[in-house]
Amino acid sequence: ESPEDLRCQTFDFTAMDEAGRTELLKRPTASSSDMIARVSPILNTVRTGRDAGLRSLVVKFDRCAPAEDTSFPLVLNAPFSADLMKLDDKVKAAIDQAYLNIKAFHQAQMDKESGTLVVETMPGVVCSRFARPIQRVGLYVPGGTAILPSTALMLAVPAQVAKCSTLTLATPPRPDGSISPEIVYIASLTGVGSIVRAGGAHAVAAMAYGTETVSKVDKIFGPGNQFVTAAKMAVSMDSEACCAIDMPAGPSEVLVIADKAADPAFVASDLLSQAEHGADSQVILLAVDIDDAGLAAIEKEIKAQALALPRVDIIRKSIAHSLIIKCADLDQAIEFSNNYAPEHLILQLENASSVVPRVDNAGSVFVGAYSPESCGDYASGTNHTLPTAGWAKQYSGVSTLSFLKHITAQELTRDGLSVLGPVVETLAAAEGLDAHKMAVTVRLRALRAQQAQQ
Ligand code: HSO
Ligand code: ZN
Repeated sequence: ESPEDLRCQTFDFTAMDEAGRTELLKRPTASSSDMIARVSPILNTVRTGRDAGLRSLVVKFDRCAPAEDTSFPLVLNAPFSADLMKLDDKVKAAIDQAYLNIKAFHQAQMDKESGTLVVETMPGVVCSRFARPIQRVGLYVPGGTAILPSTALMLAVPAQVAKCSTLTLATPPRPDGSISPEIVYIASLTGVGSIVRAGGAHAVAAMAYGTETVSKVDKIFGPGNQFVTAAKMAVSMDSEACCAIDMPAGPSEVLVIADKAADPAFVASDLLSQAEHGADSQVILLAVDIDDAGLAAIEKEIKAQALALPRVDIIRKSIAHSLIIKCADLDQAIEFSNNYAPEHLILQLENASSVVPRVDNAGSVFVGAYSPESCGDYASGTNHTLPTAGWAKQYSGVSTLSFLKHITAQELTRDGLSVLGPVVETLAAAEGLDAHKMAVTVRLRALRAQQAQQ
């Protein structure tokens, strides 16, 4: 153990020049074109080899030996047997509560935001917009260093609420080929039709292109490692796949803004809960007018809590590139946070709720000392699939709307066309598109003939 062990890098924002400040905003991400080149052979193996290609990659990358046998089904179809979802009563009750909360919040989004919009823009010109579910959705639930049944809830609940017709969930199998019972239970609660026993880029390819046993989907959702992200980007650009994705993704992040009033133990616990996700997790503390003794108390807590955690080795790596930035005042901190656009923003401030209106860019905000990110990660009701790497500047997190698309419509009456028609004729003529003009002219002519007869 070195003296630097479990210590964040510390900066004094006020003392830094512009270049140094900009440097702090950067995320260490691999180039997406390099990653796409690396996954492209994997995608091709599944696109051309279909089930046989997928099977070989499940054996190779998911290290699932039973998949070598062609009688091992790569896909489990609903209804799922009760044997596959045997759970501890306490865990089951916790999943049930989380399910209810997530469903309540996402159903309210459906009720509020999916309604039909009707606007009469001119007399007799009625424009409308209505929502329809995306029919076939693919939900990617990562495995890796931790199984994440909570991600199954975050993706499948809005899909269920939006009434998508086919929910396909893909997740890496365990070495014996099984899927964790929590995930199977959530799949059965939410109406998932099939579980693809595959992880990584090959699972994404199977859902995007379809195989003999995996049915093709229209949009793929969910977080994943660099390979999964690159695969999602690649299939979303391939016209053959005709498959959308939720958003680009990168390693998980938290930015905590804390002031003197914040409890050092609370602050440290929030930083560590993000740091334990992976060695590449991004963890930042903006310390607003906290003196050296206050900072030392937080650092001491980080170390003490971390050493007692089972994932301390992962935390060591992520803490080594984590930042503590001393800010002179709240204005400085808010400005930095808005420029950084964190996936998660935690406000451990005296008047935290009064600061929310000043947040311009963030995936999700945790307001006040008693709102740890963990609640949003699992069970309060908000979605934990959120934009990372600064994408919170332009993307929203996954919501019920992510599972819908909108269709517009218009209906013009005869009077409506009489008024709008000449405008369209003029614009079509200005573009030199005479067939467009003609589609109006023939109708106006017919209307005049009808009027003459009356
Ligand atoms: N913080 C993660 C989500 C998660 N945490 C799942 C625990 N399980 C990314 O938002
Ligand atoms: Zn988390």
